[in-house]
Amino acid sequence: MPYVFDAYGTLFDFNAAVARHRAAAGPDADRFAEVWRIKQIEYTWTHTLAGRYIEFWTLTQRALDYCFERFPSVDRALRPALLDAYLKLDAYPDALKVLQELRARGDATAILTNGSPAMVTSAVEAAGLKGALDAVLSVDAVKMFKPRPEVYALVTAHFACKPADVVFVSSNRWDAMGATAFGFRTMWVNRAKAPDEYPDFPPVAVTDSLTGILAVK
Ligand code: LAC
Repeated sequence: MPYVFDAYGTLFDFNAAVARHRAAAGPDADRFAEVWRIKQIEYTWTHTLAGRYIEFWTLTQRALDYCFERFPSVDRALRPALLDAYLKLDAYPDALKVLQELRARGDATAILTNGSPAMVTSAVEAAGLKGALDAVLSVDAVKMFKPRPEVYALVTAHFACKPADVVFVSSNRWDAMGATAFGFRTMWVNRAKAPDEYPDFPPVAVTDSLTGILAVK
């Protein structure tokens, strides 16, 4: 059975980019990181709703530039370092082990991400996950972002399977909603213990780590 993972926030810790430069970023570092992510994802939704596509790497840079305007205390000289860090994000400590364990028990593993191909390839290689993944699928193939069903259909097309045959793992509740709506068996990794949302589209399981998904039947 294919296990398909969201990338940013699920396998990769997007807060790691600002965290690596926390001292230089100053007292607004946490809020800066949070708004960077919120704007990055907002831009994917607005463009997709408008029927337009601009790749995720460009939207990531535009969201970062918005944050430099909004938080003038953060030094703009950090821009290249933050973007470079985003291309080499840390994977969560259990990511590699979980992918390897799934494959050892005979399950296929893949990423389905908003990330543009070059961006996600860089992150996968930098985090040492390449050898533990059967496929890396990017929304770039359909030029629209999650949670459009056309995006999740990349998985069923790749594995020539039905939605119900796929386990989809995301730490983003809105992505888990889209995956559930598509018909995947969805597991929500709720590390932050966030309140639940989208009661009409419940995941089959909620875990507090990637490791937790291994125990779900
Ligand atoms: C991704 C974003 C949603 O990797 O985190 O698709």
